[in-house]
Amino acid sequence: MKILSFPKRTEWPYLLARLTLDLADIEQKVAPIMQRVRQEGDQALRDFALEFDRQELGEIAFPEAAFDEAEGTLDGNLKKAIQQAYQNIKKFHEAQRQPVEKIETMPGVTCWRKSVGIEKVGIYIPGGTAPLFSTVLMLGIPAQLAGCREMVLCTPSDHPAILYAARLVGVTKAFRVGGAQAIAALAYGTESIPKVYKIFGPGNQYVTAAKMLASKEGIAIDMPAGPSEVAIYADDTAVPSFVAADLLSQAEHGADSQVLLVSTSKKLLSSVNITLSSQLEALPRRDMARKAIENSKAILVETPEEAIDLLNEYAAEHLILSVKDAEQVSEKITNAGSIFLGNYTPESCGDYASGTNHTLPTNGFARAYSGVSLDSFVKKITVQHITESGIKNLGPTVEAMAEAESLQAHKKAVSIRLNSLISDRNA
Ligand code: HSO
Ligand code: ZN
Repeated sequence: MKILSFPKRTEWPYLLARLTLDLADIEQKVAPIMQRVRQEGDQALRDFALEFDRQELGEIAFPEAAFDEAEGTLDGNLKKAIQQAYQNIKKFHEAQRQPVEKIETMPGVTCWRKSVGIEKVGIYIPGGTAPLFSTVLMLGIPAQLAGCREMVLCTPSDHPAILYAARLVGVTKAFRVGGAQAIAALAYGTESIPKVYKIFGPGNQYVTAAKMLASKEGIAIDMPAGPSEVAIYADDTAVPSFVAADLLSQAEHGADSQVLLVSTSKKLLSSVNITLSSQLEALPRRDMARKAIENSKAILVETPEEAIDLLNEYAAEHLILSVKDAEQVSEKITNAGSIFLGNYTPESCGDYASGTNHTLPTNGFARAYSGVSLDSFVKKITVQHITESGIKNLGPTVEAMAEAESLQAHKKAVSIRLNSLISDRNA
């Protein structure tokens, strides 16, 4: 990794900038694909499978038998691991449920908020070199807890762990479709695939562009996705080989992964670099990881305060604090998707099984967005009830405000009731 020593604050924006992706170009390619799925439904899916993947699609839905077979073939140890992850993720997300609290804002005026699961949600799991069945858990478990009535999975992969996890989280229908056309199918519906109200899940640039286009048409999406990131803040209490392993765990996601190491210790940065090279060479995905590492930076800063400022400016998807008093340091972090404390909390644990969600804001979105949670799968509906004495208490306030906004009909909706109460009393 390139070590940059004591860059000036004015240089930070340039140093921390992510590679910008011009989605406009890709959107232009994706728009006609979506249009065809919208018009021709399943037939378009079949044509695209032939054209892009040289594959006869056959039965679009995964049959029940495919799930049974997945359960039968999956290694027992892996099944146990998935079940453990399921339990932990469920426990953490279950605790995010908030009880309905009725608030009397003034006498006779009661307001509350109820959560209702989004009725139909879509989960996209990409194919490719890593079968992301962990993402089925991360999206399916909160959907299950939220009580989403329909949970539709699209994936071009037929990895048994994906189907096993899908059954565990209660996916209602699963389809062997991938790419932008799968997003289009979820957005518009086809003869086989039901239309959903919100689409979740990672994917390549085409998938991301399709999600952005769908969102312009009013279909909700989880968040704008970008390449995976980890930032590590380490001091002399960190273990260099652990730090290197964590950097590589994120780098192996793809050549475009972003990793950043920050320290006040030159010694630490040099030791990480040495062990990083040897660990890298031993990885099956070293080519991808190497490219990501080549584009990454290790930054030597003067003081811990500077490190914190820099990390807050970067707003990493994952932030590992391998420093003394890590929890105290974490209090000063204002921008990050998910924080990992100390020497024994690798990001991998959050990626798979500790309980937190791994669908997190990348690309600096952590400045304003949160990761996926139970909230991502519900709508909050507010409810209010005003009694006769309540309208007497609140009415004059609303009348005065409506009058001042020149909205007489608004005022009248209150006055008519207040007057009726006066005439009731006079009657
Ligand atoms: N680190 C990824 C999630 C993941 N890792 C899935 C392994 N499997 C999110 O940035
Ligand atoms: Zn990961």
